[in-house]
Amino acid sequence: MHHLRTRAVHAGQRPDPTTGAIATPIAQTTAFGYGTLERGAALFAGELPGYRYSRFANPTVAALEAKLADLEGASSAVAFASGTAACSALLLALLRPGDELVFLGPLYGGTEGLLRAYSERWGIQVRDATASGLEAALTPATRMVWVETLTNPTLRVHDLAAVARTARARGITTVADNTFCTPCLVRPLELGVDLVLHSMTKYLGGHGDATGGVVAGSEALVREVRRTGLGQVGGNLAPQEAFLFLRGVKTLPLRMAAHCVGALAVARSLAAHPAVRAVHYPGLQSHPQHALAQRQWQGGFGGMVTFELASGGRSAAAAVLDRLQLFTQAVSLGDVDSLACHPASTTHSFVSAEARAAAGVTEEMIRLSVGIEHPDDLVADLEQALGVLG
Ligand code: 7XF
Repeated sequence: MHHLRTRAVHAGQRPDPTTGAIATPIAQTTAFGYGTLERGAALFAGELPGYRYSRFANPTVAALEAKLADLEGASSAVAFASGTAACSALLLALLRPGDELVFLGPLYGGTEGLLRAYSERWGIQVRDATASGLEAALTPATRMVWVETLTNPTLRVHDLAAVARTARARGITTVADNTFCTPCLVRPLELGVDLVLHSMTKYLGGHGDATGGVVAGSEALVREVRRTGLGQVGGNLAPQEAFLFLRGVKTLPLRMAAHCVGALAVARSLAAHPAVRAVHYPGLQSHPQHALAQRQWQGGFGGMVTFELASGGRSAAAAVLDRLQLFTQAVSLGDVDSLACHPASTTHSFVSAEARAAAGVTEEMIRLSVGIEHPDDLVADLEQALGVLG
């Protein structure tokens, strides 16, 4: 098999058979003519392969799905209009009333909010196993275990192989949201996880110009998620967006390498700053799961750095954030541009103050998405902004 860098360029794509176009054409069409009634009937009965309607499948989107399945080591993948649409499709497709879902947190606030909303409306028990440990939270009704490979925003690392082993022994499906790591750093399916999910909006796109999501895994599970998420919910990715993701993913390994170098430089400089109480970055020796990340990941420790100011609460965080010049204050992450946000008031405003406190999301916390600018410039920007604290 070729290296990931080669597959990021070639997988799922080949010159267009009719024109030789190297960039996958945008199949900007709603429906596909099927010629005869009988051929249409066979397509709709699933007896004939082929395209019929872009909500079900589209050639540009299919090329992207094939590329991402390849990079994650999956047999199949299905793309959605957002990471959140991918989460919803997965939950609606695989859970029934009375089932239980256990998660190891913290999770992106929107995902946790979604899980809690589903639990109330659809009679699905949702349990946070972060404090108790996974084993203690599982019951005979548990159908799904949900983790983020690197948690948003606290950057905690889970032992994916152990989580998958524990769940699989009980016939429970494990889902890993790999948005923060990407397949460049960790491939959950190789560690025994059943389904991988991404908000492609982030590193996979990489340029902050498209919203999308994807679920990858076995043929059987992905077929279920596709049937519900596209056929019934209609959360399909648009072909124009698929084109942007196809282009973005080609440079993912190169970008990720630059993000990792920049983030390590930023994390080290913050760790030495007197105004900073804690730096959460899995590449630092001080990170509680540094050894685990070294063991289960490859190629670096990611582009996200979260830190906490020594004191001053939200106003201190505001003072620092408001002075940054190269880092743009915004949510989202994984762009070539550096971004900074205050999780408590933005990405994690969807969960209760108690849940934030339990997850360690403090008012002094700042989350950085380190872009691909020169690390020296980013370090200097942070130093001048922290200077405001005197
Ligand atoms: O629906 P989206 O494409 O925005 O993806 C949702 C999502 C799913 N998983 C993870 C780990 C995520 O971080 C996200 C979105 N996170 C953004 C952020 O944390 O900045 C959302 C901004 S409100």
